[in-house]
Amino acid sequence: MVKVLEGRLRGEGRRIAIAAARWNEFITERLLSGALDTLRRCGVADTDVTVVWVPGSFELPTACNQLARTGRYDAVIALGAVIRGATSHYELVSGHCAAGLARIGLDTGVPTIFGVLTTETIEQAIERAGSKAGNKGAEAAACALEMADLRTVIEAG
Ligand code: INI
Repeated sequence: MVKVLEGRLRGEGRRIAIAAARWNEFITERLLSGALDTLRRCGVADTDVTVVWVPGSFELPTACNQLARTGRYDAVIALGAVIRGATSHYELVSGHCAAGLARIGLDTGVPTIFGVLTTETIEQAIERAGSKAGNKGAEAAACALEMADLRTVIEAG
């Protein structure tokens, strides 16, 4: 018999930290509201959610690293919006952010979720922040709960 382990979207009792970037705040505040809405719908209590604001997406790994290492959270969610524009800054910021967040998850074991939009245009970012292409913040929140639950399920064997 094959044993299949899967995480469920169970939010009761889960403690979640969210780091959000202020850069492109008109987008990231929508990601945050999508994330909070999903957490509430899944049963996470408002008092179990901590939101931290950082200047830009480049700073997300620093804050998430600190949050993950407190041991107080079942998952950490990073929310940001990196929009290409005309410079190579895009590659540097998005690359550092993605690699940094991945490393935190691997090094600490705390699910660290990449809720960062990386788009060519502002229009694409708006589409993914609660209009026609969904809300990446809401997806990140669901992902955080699934991975937190999966961690518990794997540990229980
Ligand atoms: N930060 C973002 O979150 N999104 C961007 O699109 C962006 N651009 O385009 O530059 C951005 N830059 C700021 C960066 O994240 C840092 O805050 C800054 O470089 C200071 O370290």
